[in-house]
Amino acid sequence: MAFSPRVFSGIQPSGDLHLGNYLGAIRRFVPLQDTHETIYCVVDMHAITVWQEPNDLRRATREVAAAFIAAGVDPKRSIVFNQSQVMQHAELAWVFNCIARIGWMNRMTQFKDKAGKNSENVSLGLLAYPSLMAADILLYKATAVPVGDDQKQHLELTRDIAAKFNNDYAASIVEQGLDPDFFPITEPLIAGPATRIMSLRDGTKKMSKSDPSDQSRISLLDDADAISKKIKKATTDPAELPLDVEGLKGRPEADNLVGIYAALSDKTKAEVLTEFGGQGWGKFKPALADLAVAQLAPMSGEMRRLIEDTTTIDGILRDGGERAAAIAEKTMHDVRRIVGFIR
Ligand code: AQP
Repeated sequence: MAFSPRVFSGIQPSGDLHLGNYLGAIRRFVPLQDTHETIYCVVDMHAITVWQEPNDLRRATREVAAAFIAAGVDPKRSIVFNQSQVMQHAELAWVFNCIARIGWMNRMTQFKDKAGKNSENVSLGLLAYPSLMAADILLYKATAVPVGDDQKQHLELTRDIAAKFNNDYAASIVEQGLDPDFFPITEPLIAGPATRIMSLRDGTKKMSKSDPSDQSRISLLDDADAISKKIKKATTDPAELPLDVEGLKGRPEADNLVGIYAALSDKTKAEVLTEFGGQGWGKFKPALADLAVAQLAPMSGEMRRLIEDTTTIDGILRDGGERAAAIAEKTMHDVRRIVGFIR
């Protein structure tokens, strides 16, 4: 069976949204509305895999929804909702916990990074995170998922879970009169110069909400002054910009800033270096700061306005939740029959 083109993607309300979240994911949500049915989720159940203060979680949930809309997601064309409203996410995740193997989870680099040396003491939810992510995607039988490069391994695991479910329950799927390819093998959409934006303090570390240093990231709610200051203070090596992309090898900070400029101006890194190669940081950083402010300021303004308007945001999330639940229940109804649950 051909699955109709449907996109699902989620963002955790686990802190201040940053330029990496925007360029790696949110910005790419908008054009997909022209070619796919689109479902964008604030994954609050994922967020609590590490401790979240309840009031911070509420605020951040509205902030992520506001960022979607301010970036250009239309809540009438797309479904925008928060994960915890649709209980089928938890229900399917449990079935997938029983499909996925512990060894698969233990291999996930994000788990290893986040657990660090403390892996006996982190939540069980953090280990099972990719199983819930597979449920998010497959509940809607999404065919494609726009994400940053850091999520590639989780997407591969989603494909493995879909294939194992289709295989383990092959006989039951047919017995229930359903398509043998019950779950699709979802494609990751990871492309362009901004699939992995790095920290402004250390070019070998991903820009992240959970980095304790606010100077490491450009937050989507930073004002023009903060954006300029952070870019001007960003760590760099002393050499001038190289003349070609080859010259960025072994220079992670330079590579990162050129990549950010390329993504914000819709150019390639080579084109950026044609313009700035041979120049020093004193020329490049102010140009990057001006570009970042011009691109981000209108969105931050709109985000701030929407965050204050909790009635509108909550209404959008409620409406999206109802539309999402209608699709999710259809899948879950079939999954219960396939697995052998009586209701
Ligand atoms: N640095 C990044 N560059 C490009 N894309 C990125 N994404 C995250 N960081 C970068 C993409 O943003 C989406 C949302 O990510 P998430 O909120 O689900 O969790 P994450 O990937 O773990 O993001 P953070 O910001 O690092 O959050 P914390 O610190 O809470 O873990 C995903 O599509 C991701 O690829």
